[in-house]
Amino acid sequence: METPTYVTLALLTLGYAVTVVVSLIESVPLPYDLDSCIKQHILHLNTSHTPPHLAEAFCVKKFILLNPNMRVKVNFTTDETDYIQSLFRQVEADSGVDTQKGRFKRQTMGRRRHRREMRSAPYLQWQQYVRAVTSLKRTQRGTNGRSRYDTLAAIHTAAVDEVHFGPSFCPWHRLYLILIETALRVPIPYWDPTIDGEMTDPTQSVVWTNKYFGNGNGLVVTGPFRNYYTPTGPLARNIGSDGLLFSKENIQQLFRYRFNRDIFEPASLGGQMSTLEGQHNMVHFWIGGHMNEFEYAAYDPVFWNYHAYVDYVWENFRRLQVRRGVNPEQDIVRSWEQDPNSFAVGLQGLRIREGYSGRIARMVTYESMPKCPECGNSSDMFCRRGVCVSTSGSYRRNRISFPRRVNRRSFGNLFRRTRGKRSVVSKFNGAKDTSVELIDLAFVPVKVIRNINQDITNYTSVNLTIGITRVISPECIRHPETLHNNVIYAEADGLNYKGKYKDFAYVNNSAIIYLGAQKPTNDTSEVFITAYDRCGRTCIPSCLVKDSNPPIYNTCTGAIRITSQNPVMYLSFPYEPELQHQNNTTIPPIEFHCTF
Ligand SMILES: [Cu+2]
Repeated sequence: METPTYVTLALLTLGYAVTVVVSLIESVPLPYDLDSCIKQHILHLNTSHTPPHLAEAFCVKKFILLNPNMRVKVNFTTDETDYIQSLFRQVEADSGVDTQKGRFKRQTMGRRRHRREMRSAPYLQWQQYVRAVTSLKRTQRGTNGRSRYDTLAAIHTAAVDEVHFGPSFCPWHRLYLILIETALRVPIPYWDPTIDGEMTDPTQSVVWTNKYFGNGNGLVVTGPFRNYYTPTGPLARNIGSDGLLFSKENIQQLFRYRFNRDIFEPASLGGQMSTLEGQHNMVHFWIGGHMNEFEYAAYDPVFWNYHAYVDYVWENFRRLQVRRGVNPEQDIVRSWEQDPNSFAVGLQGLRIREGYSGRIARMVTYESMPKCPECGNSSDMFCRRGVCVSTSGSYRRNRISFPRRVNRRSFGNLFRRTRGKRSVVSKFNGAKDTSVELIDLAFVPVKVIRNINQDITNYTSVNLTIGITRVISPECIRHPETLHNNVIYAEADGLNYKGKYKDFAYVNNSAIIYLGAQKPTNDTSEVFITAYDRCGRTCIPSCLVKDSNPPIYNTCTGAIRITSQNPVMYLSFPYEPELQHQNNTTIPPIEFHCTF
């Protein structure tokens, strides 16, 4: 464990009390949709095993993704549209509906879409997949800079706000995978994250090595997908910094339900952890980097392997439905926003309801999840107490160095070294999808105060809007030592701009964490700040009372507005904002009390 250097910094903050404050960062109410989402989900926490932080993260994601002002526009060239159409003609031929378009039959995959766990021996399927992805990525980049791979990934960008957080999620992604597989001409091996979840530390899994996905932390510089470009800078990941992996218990929980409406968003009674989509989100959060920006998630090839798994889980659910006398083809769900009869965005004339059809389902077969004792005869999995566990790949892991200073021009994902020498969690994604210069970030000092609860068995977490909850992350139930970890995360999510910045500190008593937000220029920036620990227990925010001297803090939601009036209450970009601290008289506009 690191020595907490924040103690000294905390002492320096005592000097603040004498400074006169003019408030240019002020507390604002949470947007209605976000607020009600959080309230609704936290009310259901007791049955959902979702710790309060993940409920908040889910709602923030939903709010941002569905915010029309933050939509990413994608225009396809006619060449791209023709390409996608030609793939769909092959899909039609493959699905056995045919056809005067029979001439495509020769080049198609037929029914050879047999998806296996990526680590299963022999490793041929994985190698074929890598070769196929690589060659699509290497195709010539069109006028808009997109290779064939990028065109396919951009379909997800275009569809993102219409096919998430609702019943279109499973059927749309199923159709999308079929399309991708048609382009690849090889089956997509699935990645079963529960096998990693059985490890003590899943970030050490062999999948995050050269042999498979390449490194999981920072810019992807090893493995077959190294140095991939994306619309927001080089491909990046940040495994294990947030979220959760699927667990076998989560899946059993899903299989207790009978109808799609029980396991599809919008969450029914159990909260989002009871829906397939909600659980799926947690893995996106867990991988981090581009996978955590749904607009750009498909630029990481992990996306296909992971989604093949999600589709497999859904297929298993459909099989169970058949046994329970439900016809999965007819168990079609609609919501206010998502209509099964609408066209599947980006998928050239197919309707969402096709995604439920037997015709599409029959195109794919799944080899069952690796089971003991063979565990796919793989050297990358072993059997322990009746379950397959992923091997750790550390012996093959390349050492990765993080850039101390990030190239100012490549701003898709900024990974900043944090205090200490281990993982890197900060990132900021371009505001309104344009490149953001570091210089445009306002670093808001956030004070975190920890009142250590000596009672080890007390899991209590308090959420301001709702009150006390006793839910912690399932990982912490399995590894209770995590409850004593003194790491506190703080995160700033843009409410009127697209951007997220996260950092952490080892907090014994108190610490200041600097969070990057979009610097207010003509506009004001609104940002939702949260703080929490590894178990997902949230800290209570309080905001500086305007013009109070000495400073007084009142409870608030964590949403603040940053204005450009003087004097500034944030720091501007030096490479390491902490270094400026000594001369800094900025009073933190927000404080968090962590009582657990
Ligand atoms: Cu998606």
